[in-house]
Amino acid sequence: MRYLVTGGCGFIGSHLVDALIERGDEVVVLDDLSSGRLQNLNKRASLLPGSVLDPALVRRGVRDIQACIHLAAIASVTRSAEDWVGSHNVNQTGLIAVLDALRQAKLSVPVVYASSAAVYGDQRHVPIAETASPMPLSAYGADKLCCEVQARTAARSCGLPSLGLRFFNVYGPRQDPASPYSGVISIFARSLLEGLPLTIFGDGLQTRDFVFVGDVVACVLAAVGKASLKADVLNVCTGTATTVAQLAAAVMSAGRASVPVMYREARAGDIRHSVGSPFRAVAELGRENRTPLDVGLGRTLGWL
Ligand code: UD2
Repeated sequence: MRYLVTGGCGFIGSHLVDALIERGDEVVVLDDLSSGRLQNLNKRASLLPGSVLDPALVRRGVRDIQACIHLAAIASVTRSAEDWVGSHNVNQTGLIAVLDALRQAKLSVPVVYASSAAVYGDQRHVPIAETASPMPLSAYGADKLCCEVQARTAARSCGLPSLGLRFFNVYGPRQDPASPYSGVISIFARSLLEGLPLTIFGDGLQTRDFVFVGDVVACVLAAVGKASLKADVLNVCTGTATTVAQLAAAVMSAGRASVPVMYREARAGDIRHSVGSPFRAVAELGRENRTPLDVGLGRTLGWL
């Protein structure tokens, strides 16, 4: 099959492209290399360098494809606060541009796109099921929620089948530890390898649902066959809560090293508990996200 993967040079996208090529699919990647890296890109993929906001480029990207996986985004809550409009353009208009190019090409191929746990905001009850009322606390979460609305509208108005995946805290090799917007695992892993202290924001008892990138890729692949005119959404999570303090200990244990842990003031707007219910996704996609945290941490540290 021929796939378009937007954001295919990024952290999750590049692993996905490797998996598609490994199983014999043909892959066109559209990426502006703003956060993605050319060195991450599989040599057998073809690259269309540029933005999802360039309609002519997206039209070229969708040519003759059988499925589209849209991951291109400015995947940062902090960035969405600093640059609301710029972030919105990429994160919401980017999906619309892809849907519009498919509509114009009269291609009703499955579209799998990245949504986020950010759509939930701070929920009272965890684990959070897909039926929870979304209450985003950030512009990033609001854009991802609007993407879900746009995808549902495109299903009804243009017959475009889709499935949105609400990613929880994804981690693994190729997550850039140098970026100020990076995830806590890559930041802790790099600090440990450099012998620097780990900084915990707040009391360390906030919880997250850490899901390994290999599992996320398997979910995306399974999701392609499940895209439909229901334009549904599924959590991509493990259902396991890990506190940030437990994570610090787990990173040190995986790296067989010890560094001091420092506590700083909590980040403004930090969500207290973000843990997803995996049940609907397990039933729909027929697979579980099984990589244990210590195994995933070992692979992440091994890559750095
Ligand atoms: C994640 C996603 C974000 C969005 C959001 C939705 C990542 C990188 N970010 O944000 O895109 O989907 O979920 O809710 O996956 N922390 C420390 N020390 C550090 C860095 C972080 O204590 O050096 C804490 C931080 O305050 C937070 C937790 O670790 O409580 C996780 O932080 P994060 O930046 O990895 O991800 P999160 O959940 O804020």
